[in-house]
Amino acid sequence: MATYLGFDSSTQSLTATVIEVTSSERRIVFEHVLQFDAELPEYGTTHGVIESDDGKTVTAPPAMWAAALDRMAGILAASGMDLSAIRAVAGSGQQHGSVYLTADAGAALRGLDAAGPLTEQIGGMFSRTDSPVWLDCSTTAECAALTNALGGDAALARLTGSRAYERFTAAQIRKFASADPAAYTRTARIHLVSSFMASLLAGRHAPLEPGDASGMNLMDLAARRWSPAALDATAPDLGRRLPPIHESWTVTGDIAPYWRRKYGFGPAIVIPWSGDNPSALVGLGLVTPGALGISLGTSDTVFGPRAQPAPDPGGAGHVFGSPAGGYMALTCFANGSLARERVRDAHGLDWDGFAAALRNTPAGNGGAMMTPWFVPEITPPVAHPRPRRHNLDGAAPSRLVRAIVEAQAMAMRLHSRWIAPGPATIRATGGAAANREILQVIADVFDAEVVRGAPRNAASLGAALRAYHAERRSEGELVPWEDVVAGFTAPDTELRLRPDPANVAVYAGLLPEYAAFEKQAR
Ligand code: ADP
Ligand code: XUL
Repeated sequence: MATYLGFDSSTQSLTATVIEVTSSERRIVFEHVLQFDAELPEYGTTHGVIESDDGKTVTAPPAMWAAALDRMAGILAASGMDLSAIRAVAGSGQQHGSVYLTADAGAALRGLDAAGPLTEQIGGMFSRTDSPVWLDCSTTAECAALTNALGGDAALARLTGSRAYERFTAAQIRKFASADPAAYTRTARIHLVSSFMASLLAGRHAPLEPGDASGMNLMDLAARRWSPAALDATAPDLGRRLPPIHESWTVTGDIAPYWRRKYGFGPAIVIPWSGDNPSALVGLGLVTPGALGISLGTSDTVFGPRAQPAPDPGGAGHVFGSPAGGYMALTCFANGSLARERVRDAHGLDWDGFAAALRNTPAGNGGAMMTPWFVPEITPPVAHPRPRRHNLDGAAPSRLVRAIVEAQAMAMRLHSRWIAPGPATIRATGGAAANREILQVIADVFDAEVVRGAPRNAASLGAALRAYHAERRSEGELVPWEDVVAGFTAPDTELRLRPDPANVAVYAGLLPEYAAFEKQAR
């Protein structure tokens, strides 16, 4: 029996997915989610992160992610599954977040001892104990400096796939190097969340791959290597501090003795981890152009595969490398699940009550509208957030629920036209994709069928599929991507939402109005 393990280290949780692939069977045999706040409370996170009082600086402790990986390996071992049958391991991480390690880290990784807990052995390897994560928006000045040095927004987007963004790693590294030059000098290696986690598994510094490296404003997207100009504009001697960029399917090495001795893994190979969105592209089976995916996680993202690296003509979106080769286009919204939770909690609802509110209110909300901006927004950029309301004075809670979901869906539609102008079908994943009423609003706003991917977490499944693909490739068998995903990415037949023609007509009229409202509110 051949099995493959995928992880997803996302904002709020770590997921593990194991798939079995035989000539007659392809199935998910294990899926488990470990929530950081609830299961590792000693790290003091809320929704997986720590927000500063300035309202802009958002970090997370990388030691917590390592503790979660160790805990998850224990859960896998206790599940009774034969871990020695796992042939390859890959993963994905929340994008953009960075981990800063000293020159001692290489030896510490090589020397991990199964007799002790992982976290006790890695404590000394950090030159900075917190990691800036994608929700951070404290680097506006650094973005301006990078943009200036690299010839403006359009030139930077042509080079790296995105204009400068606060959460992208270049701006974060620039801020760290100037705010704490001594700690920067002590930093010998800067990993992304993805390559940090892969390094723990491999017991050596792992490389990056183009899917996640393209979320840094540092990679020459077309050439798939570090851009010397971007490195120079960011921080001194940055090139020697970054991991190399390898193809997404290269073998990093064998899983470290720590995991074999402690938990019973066999000689599994470790494959570079990618970003959570690039990995979800694979886990949703979006391996052919024209397809569109939506992830309703902590962030909401809209994405699809792409043949060419040409950037978003509107300037707001990103082009990343795809871990299946080629590229992917993506638009990210910071006010996703947590904005929905704010409205839910303000009115004392649970998710059933939230869904009932959507069922009991008409499409278009009788002309009422709001913007969904509780925290600084990425798309469109809103630095000083405050939800704006129109015709909602004294409105019942159910209308406020409808207002936030409609605003999010209309913003997704308006800002994803450059990815796929009129998709026939959308594949949805992420925690909120469990909510059929939210998916129905998206189906009506996009005039497209929305289907939910079958697994709970498409990024984690995508990682397991990437592990399978890379392991077969390392044995000389080139499995086409359509065959890699076959049998795993068929949608959940229970959650298939067709657009309602009457509602589609309402939103067709409302979209230009929302566009004007959004513009004016900014
Ligand atoms: P991430 O991968 O970014 O950590 P997830 O994809 O796991 O996040 O999504 C977590 C979010 O899913 C929670 O913050 C919660 O708001 C949302 N969620 C979970 N269940 C539902 C539901 N039934 N309806 C709407 N949202 C939900
Ligand atoms: C994408 C982004 C988020 C994170 C967390 O650019 O910032 O979607 O990857 O999921």
